[in-house]
Parts: sequence; structure tokens; C-alpha cells
Amino acid sequence: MERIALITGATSGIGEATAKLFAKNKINLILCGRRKERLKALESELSSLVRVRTLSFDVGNNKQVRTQLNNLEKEWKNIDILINNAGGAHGLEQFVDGSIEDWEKMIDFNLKGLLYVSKVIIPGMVTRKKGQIINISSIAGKQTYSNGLVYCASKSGVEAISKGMRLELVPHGIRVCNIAPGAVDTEFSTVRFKGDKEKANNVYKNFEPLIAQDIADCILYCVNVPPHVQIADMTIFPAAQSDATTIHRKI
Ligand code: 8X3
Repeated sequence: MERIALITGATSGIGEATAKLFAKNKINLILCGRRKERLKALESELSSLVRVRTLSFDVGNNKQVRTQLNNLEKEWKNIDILINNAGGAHGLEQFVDGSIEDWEKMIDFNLKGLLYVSKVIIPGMVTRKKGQIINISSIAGKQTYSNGLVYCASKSGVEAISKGMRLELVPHGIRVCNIAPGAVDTEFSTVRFKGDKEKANNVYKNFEPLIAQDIADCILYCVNVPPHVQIADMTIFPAAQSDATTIHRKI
């Protein structure tokens, strides 16, 4: 049976890899992101495989979220899978040195954005009595580390939202999955370090990190389990990682 997935943060990293993998697996796509050119490039790459609709908006802006999602055409309204992937980290420093602007971005994208998008999409799932929600959290949501308080708090909030959604939505036939990756080599660290590639590269130095495709594979597994199965929580590390701050590097 045909399915439609809506992916936020689809223009790079885990979101983009998931879009490509879903397309290969015949899952139709609503791709959301801020970078229009990247959305268009993905659309032309994938539209020979599945139906693709792109929406350009900022998840942290509730007005934009509501306008874009509520105006979807009828054939795109019945969303089967919601991948709440948009978000990221800004800054890595002690709380006393942290920037309020960075904190606001993390709270706006990682938490408010996830809530805004879910608020529009979930009611339709409740009416249709089916749906799958995948919230992309992080190991940072399970383990707080020094220099990352606000990022960890935002992801810890995602963990709480995943648990709460499951409590409220399971009676409506909706399955909720929380995915918590460890070190994945994407734009994540470049954004965290505001474009400083050297600092970003050091995060993934001397061990083999995960790549976005690894997480996309896990997401595909979660959405393809039989209807009576619900993967509630998945934590994925590279083989060299054992907790949020412990990575075995070969030096
Ligand atoms: C990304 C992983 O370890 O930087 O969420 O928090 S980590």
C-alpha cells in the first residue's frame, strides 16, 4: 500500500539520507527544509522514483508551519509517517559563556519546531487511526554532558515528548519511535562550531563515525516493522563509542 512520509530537515544529513532511502523503497515524500535549492535538487533527483512535494519553511516559526502544512493539497493530506528530524546544536561551551541566541535557536528548532509540526500533522493521524511518528533525539537527550547543557536539555525534552506522545497516541493506533544517535558525521558539528571545519573534523577524527545512511537504515527498519510492532526507542552508536563522551580513538 502506498505511504506518504513528511520529513523535516530534509535538505541535509539524516533527513536527506532518509528521503533518498524512502524513495528507493517507494515511500512518497513531503520534504521540508529552509534551503529551497536543495529541496528542488532532491525533488528532481527523486521524483522519477516516487511522488515528491517540497515545502520551504522554518520549523521554529509556527505561522509558517501552519500556513505551509495546512495548505497541502488533498492528495498529500494523509500523512502516514512523520519524521521530526529538523534541529541541531549551536555552540559547545560552559553555561556561563553560552550565547542566549544559540540557546534560543536550539529551543526553537529542536523543541518548538517539533511541537509545531506535530500539532498540525497528528490530528489527521488520530482521525485515520493510524500513523508512525519518528522523533530524532540524540544520546544527548539521555546523558547530559558538560558544555552542552542547553542542547542536552532540548534533546532531553524530545525524549519526554516521545514518551508522552506514545502514552497519548497508542490508543489511537499511532506508533511513536524515538531515535537517539551518537556521533554521526554530518553537517551537525560544522553548524555547532559555526562553520569551523577544523573543529568539526576533530570530532570525528581517529575513529569511524556513523554516517547519515546508517541512521536512515534504522529509520527505514522502524517504519517497516509489522503493524503489531512498535520500536519505542533506538540508541545507535558507532562501534568505537560507548557513551555520549566516551569514544575509543586510534592514535
Ligand atoms: C549528536 C550527538 O554526542 O554530539 O546529537 O550529542 S552528541
